[in-house]
Amino acid sequence: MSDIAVIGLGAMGTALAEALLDKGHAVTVWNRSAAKSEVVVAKGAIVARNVEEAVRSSPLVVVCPLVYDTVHEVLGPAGNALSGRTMVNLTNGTPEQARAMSTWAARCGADYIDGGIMAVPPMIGGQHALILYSGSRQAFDAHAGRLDALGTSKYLGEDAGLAPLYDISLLAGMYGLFAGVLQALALTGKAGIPAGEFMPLLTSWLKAMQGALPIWAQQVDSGDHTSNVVSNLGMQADAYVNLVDASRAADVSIELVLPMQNLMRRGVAAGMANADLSSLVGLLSKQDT
Ligand code: FVH
Repeated sequence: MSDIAVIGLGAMGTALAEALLDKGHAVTVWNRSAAKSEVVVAKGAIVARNVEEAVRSSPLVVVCPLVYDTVHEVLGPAGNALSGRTMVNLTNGTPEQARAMSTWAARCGADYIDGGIMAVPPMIGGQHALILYSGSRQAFDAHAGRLDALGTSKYLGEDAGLAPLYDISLLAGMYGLFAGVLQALALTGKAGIPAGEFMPLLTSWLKAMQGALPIWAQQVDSGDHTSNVVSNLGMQADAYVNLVDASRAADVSIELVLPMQNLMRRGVAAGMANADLSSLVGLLSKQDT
């Protein structure tokens, strides 16, 4: 018997298996392309002959292929073998997919934990690799020692959909940031300014602007977006036009920045000109555009 089975040895699955082996756990692995197991076999992993053998090898079964459909495809035929075990699914997906997977696992007689990995493979095993978990509390508590080998674990609640909800919401913040950085680099690049020269200014500006976020959290939670307003929506909507116009004038695409202008204008039209930008969360909360 092994301590943990790891199914799916892409970049992430390999990093997970390596971290577990590094911390002294006995690991059995399976991957569609057998050659990818060589790295972890060199570190002591056992290779299962098929998925069912991998599942039966351990009380804790960690799966991390590319998408949820793959989890169904790979684990579906081995569903009976999951009975009495804990399945931890670290594949990126939606809350709905996680809840459906939880229901399927329960039908197989397994405890289910969904996970969201907020890290890239080289970070796995270190304290900066945040891994979000939700689903069976009892199963999480029983296996927390092993899961902690992967990074810093954060348990969010019994609803299996919570981990992917937090995961995609954190990614939304990240991609919003990346979108702004891409626009900034396209604009400055068109003017011949080297990215390396501009980047220190951009990073320190973004750090300074993060100071507003705790205030936004208070405003969103209280529903009061008009107290402590430093830069109101009306002013920002007018200034934002310059960002769009300057992009057009420089022949830089406006595909990333136009949606924000449309939302700001909608906020002003809804009478929120004197409120903080945080008030736009209310407009996003209804899918009416
Ligand atoms: N890598 C990252 O930076 C991110 C960090 C945050 C979390 N993600 C999520 O982790 C999941 C796995 O991602 P990955 O980086 O390991 O992905 P790949 O290296 O492309 O490996 C994909 C594995 O999936 C297997 N696979 C794909 N399709 C099938 C299939 N039809 N049947 C069986 N296995 C399949 C693939 O097998 P193979 O091609 O080697 O045979 C790999 O094991 C993912 O949800 C990220 O969003 C990673």
